[in-house]
Formats: sequence, structure tokens, C-alpha cells
Amino acid sequence: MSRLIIVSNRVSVPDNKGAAAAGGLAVALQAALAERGGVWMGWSGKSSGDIEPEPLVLTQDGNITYALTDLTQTDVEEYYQGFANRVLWPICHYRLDLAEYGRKEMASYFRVNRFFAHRLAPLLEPEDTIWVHDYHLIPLAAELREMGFKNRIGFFLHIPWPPADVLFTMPVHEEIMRGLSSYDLLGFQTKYDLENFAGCLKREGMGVENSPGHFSAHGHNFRGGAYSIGIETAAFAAFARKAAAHSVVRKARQSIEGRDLIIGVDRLDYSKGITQRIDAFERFITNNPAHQRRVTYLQITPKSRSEVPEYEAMQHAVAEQAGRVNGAIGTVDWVPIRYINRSISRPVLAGLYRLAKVGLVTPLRDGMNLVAKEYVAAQDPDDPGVLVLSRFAGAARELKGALLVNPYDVDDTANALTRGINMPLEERRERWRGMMDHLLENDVSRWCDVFLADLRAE
Ligand code: ADQ
Repeated sequence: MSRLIIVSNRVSVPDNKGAAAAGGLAVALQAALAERGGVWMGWSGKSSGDIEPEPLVLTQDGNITYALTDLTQTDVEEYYQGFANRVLWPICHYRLDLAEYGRKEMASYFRVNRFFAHRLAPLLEPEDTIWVHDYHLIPLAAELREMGFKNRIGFFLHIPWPPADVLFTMPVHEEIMRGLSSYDLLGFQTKYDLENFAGCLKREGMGVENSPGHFSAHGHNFRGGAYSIGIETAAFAAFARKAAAHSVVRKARQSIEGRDLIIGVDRLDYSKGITQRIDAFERFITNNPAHQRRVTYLQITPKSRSEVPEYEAMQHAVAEQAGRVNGAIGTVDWVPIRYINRSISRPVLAGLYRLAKVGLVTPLRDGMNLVAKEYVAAQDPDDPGVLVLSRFAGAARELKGALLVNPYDVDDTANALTRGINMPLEERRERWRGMMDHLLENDVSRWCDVFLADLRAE
């Protein structure tokens, strides 16, 4: 079996905290690497200031080599914070209004991809299979091809792919499409993303779809498919079963004093619909005075990308909104919204999901959304909670037992909350069982195996 080379912007180098600390994706990719032997290369997360980064730092763990590079401060600001997070991220999440184009940032994006290709090249062998992850590294295959590499190269996009009318607002959309056309296999989260990609290719005659999922563009034939990412379902369910004994989970249970818990867990990101969700919770309480003082809404939101101005502004906006709603509907002995900006260990997170009667997952747009899947996996089969899920999350294509909502419609989400909190046990069990069976069968290891099998197939 050929070696596997994974390239992603950030790398999960195992630490002594073990699998419980790592997410399901990191564990699955490490397992795939261990099975075949190989390399995981990416950015260390560190800046080398204004000097050229040192050579790759290689760490060996069994038959896996972790290869990390620093980036100059200019590249961190222009490639990562600039083009990746202020152009590609908003565009792929349909937020044309937030995209900030700058020629320097665009140039840096392509330059850093070339730099990655040059750093990776000495580690590559002719038979290696290369798997590139996510929007930071779209041009990587084109750079490697330019250097003469003929390896099989696959790409998986973790975020949505927008339709042509949205993508084409981006000045370098043609270069980006050419970059994608240099892979052998493109993986998207859902068939809608794949359809959007095919539409982008066809719109200005950049390429053709010869048969479903088989494309020709820019002189290269390649395939595309929908590969919905899963979680480590069985392991996560086991965390949740054991978590009741954990002191943090015990304290959380005591502190809600028998109230129904609604939980939201998201990185602080404008794509996650957090402000619309707080509005919906307020509407739910205003429409249902009987639930006043009988529910607690816990929103766990670690800060992310704070160096990007839109994210910094959002930190203030959400904190202010949670405070305003607590002031408006709270009472002397009831704080309706608990809003915390901390990262929580996976076993504790699993226990908190299990305590919650409703999982409220309402992104405005999301490639997949693993929180929705984790919430389902963590439930008690005898008394499962209800998932309220945005129809604009990739996960909505799979989780048929969820209550689907339009997160832009505050009343719709508020009504789903009412329905979820009041749902009879039998209906909850029935909805949950179907979703759990699906998640057990389609877990993250299967996702990984299926993508790699397709990438290797001629
Ligand atoms: P994200 O946008 O980060 O991922 P998501 O899929 O929900 O979104 O994954 C978030 C992960 O972070 C989950 O595993 C969750 O448990 C964890 N997390 C969130 N808050 C946490 C907290 N306070 N403490 C600890 N862990 C926390 C991107 C795309 C998604 C896609 C994934 C995977 O945007 O659409 O589903 O990649 O492909």
C-alpha cells in the first residue's frame, strides 16, 4: 500500500493528553496515516517574524512523520488572516458583504501555497498518495504539478462551495477554479456543494462534466464527489455515558436545578448564527411564559480568529446581546442564558450534550457541522434530547430526525424550541434512533476510508 501524505493548514501533532483531547478528524487521519505510514505536513501556527522560516521541523511518531513549518508574519497576516479568512471563508459562506479583497493578500495566498509545495517536495516519493485539506491550500496541487509531480492528489473541502453568482464576485475565481482542476479527486461535504462546483465550472466554459462526477477542465480530467464527514460516533457515545460521574458535569447538573437545558456549542464565528439564535431563545420565552424560569440556555463559544476585525466585533456583539436578553427576561433567581467563552474537553462536552433536552444548532451556512452529530451521539437512548438544526448545515442532509429550521426566521426557530422542549418521549426516541444508526454506520473512519479508496481507484 502506498504511503499517505496529508497536508492541511494546521496539523494535529499528538500530545500526551491522548485521543480524548483530539477531535474525531485528527484521530481518523492519524489512524489512516498509521495504517499506511506517511507524513502530515502543515503550518506550526507560529510566525518567524520578518525572517525566512527555518527548515521543516520533523517529529517521528511510529511510522508517521509530522512536518511543520513556520510562516513569516507577513504571510500569516496576508495568506491566513487575509485571503483565507477574509476572502475565501466569507465567500464560501455566502457573505459577500464581508469579503475584503486586497491584491497583496491574494498574491500571498498563491505564494504561500508555492512555498508549501517546495517544502513538501523533498519528502515525496513517486508512489505516495497526497490528500490536501481545506480552503487554505486549494492551489497546492497545481504547484506540485508544475514541479513535475505525477502523484495521485485528492482534495477535501470542509466548508461549503458556493454557486457561480457568489464565487464569481471574487476577483481570482478563475485561478481558484484552475487550482481545483489540478486534483484527481475533489471531495465536498454534500451533493449541493458538488453541484455548485459543477455549475461554476460550466458557467463560463471553464470545463465540462463528461458524466456525473467526471470533469475535464484546464487540460486535466478529474472526479468530484460528496463525502459527508462523520464523527467518532461510538467513542463519543462512550464518553457521554461515562461523563455523568465527571465533576464538571455533576456541578452543571446541580446548578441547573432541574430546569430543562438547551445547549449551543460553536466557535465564535458569524457563520454559526449565534445572534439569531439568542433572538430565537428570547422569542421562545416571550411566547411561552410558562417556560420562564424553567429552562436554561447554555451557549459555549470559544473565541476564534480574534485578529480578524469581523470576529473581534462579533465578540462584543454577542456578549452584549446575551447580557441584554438576560436583563430583559431574567429574574432575581434565574439567569436565562449562560454564555461562556471557554474550550471544553471532549469527554465533558459529551456529558453536557447529554444533559441537554435540546441541542440548538443553527448556522446560517455550514459545510457539515459536527456539533449536530456530537449532540446526537451523546444522547441517552432511553431519554434522548431533540436536535433543532439549521436547514443550511450540511448535516441537515443526513439527520432526518432533527427539527429543521430556517435560522433567519426567528419565529421558526422559536417554534421549534417549543416543539422540542415539549416533545413526547416516544417521538424523541424514534427520531433519535434513526439518526444514531446513521451516525454509527457513517462515522469518520468510514469517511476517511471511502475517500482514500476513491482517490486510489483509477
Ligand atoms: P467548524 O466550523 O469548526 O469546522 P464544526 O463542524 O461544528 O465547525 O466543528 C467544531 C468542532 O469544535 C466540534 O468538534 C466541536 O465539538 C468543537 N468545539 C466547539 N466548541 C467547543 C468548545 N467550547 N470546547 C471544545 N470543543 C469545541 C469546519 C467546517 C464544518 C465542518 C468541519 C469538519 O466549518 O462545517 O463540519 O470543519 O469538516
